[in-house]
Amino acid sequence: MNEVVLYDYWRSSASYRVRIALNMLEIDHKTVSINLLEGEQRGPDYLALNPQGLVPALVIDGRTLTQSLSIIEQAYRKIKDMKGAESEIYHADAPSYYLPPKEDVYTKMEALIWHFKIVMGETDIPPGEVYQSVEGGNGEVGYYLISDGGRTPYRLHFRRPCFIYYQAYSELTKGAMLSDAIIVMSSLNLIAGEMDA
Ligand SMILES: N[C@@H](CCC(=O)N[C@@H](CS)C(=O)NCC(=O)O)C(=O)O
Repeated sequence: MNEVVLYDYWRSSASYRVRIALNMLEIDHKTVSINLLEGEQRGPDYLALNPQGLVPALVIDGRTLTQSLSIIEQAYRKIKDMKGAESEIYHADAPSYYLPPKEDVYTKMEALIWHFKIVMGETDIPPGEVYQSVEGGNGEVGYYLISDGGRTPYRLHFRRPCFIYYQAYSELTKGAMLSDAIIVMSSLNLIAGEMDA
């Protein structure tokens, strides 16, 4: 690649995104500032380079590219051709927007939470009231929610089977030995998270 020159201005948001992309793609370049406040973008020299009279413009291999998104896309494709699959590693470090790799979803709690938040967490729910349950391994698991619209419930309550059948624990262990209390507790298969009512 010959010398790459970016015509930009520090206050230009379109130039800003191109600068970020060039740096991320590790494309060496020099910059020439076109002072928009002084109207340099409308000067004859710059108009000869970019008749649109806008920044950014990128001169690469003797060609002038304009339009920031197009510049980024072309730069990305060129680097991809040069670097192959390695260039695929770039993505925004924004876990609330960028889906985690599937393998992490299966093995890391943090990734699982982000996956659910991104995939399930952006649904607008109509106003109303609902109770839905399933027969789980420990008994009926139920979800009761009231929605006033929007993304989060106005009221949410779980029917947690462990919390309910744990009430029988004192009856089950009455008069038993302390060691039995431990065995009985284990056999109940209590899910601790369900006990926090
Ligand atoms: N769609 C173009 C927009 C470029 C653009 O509007 N650039 C502004 C600066 S962010 C500009 O050069 N303005 C100068 C002018 O309007 O005279 C791109 O993404 O590159």
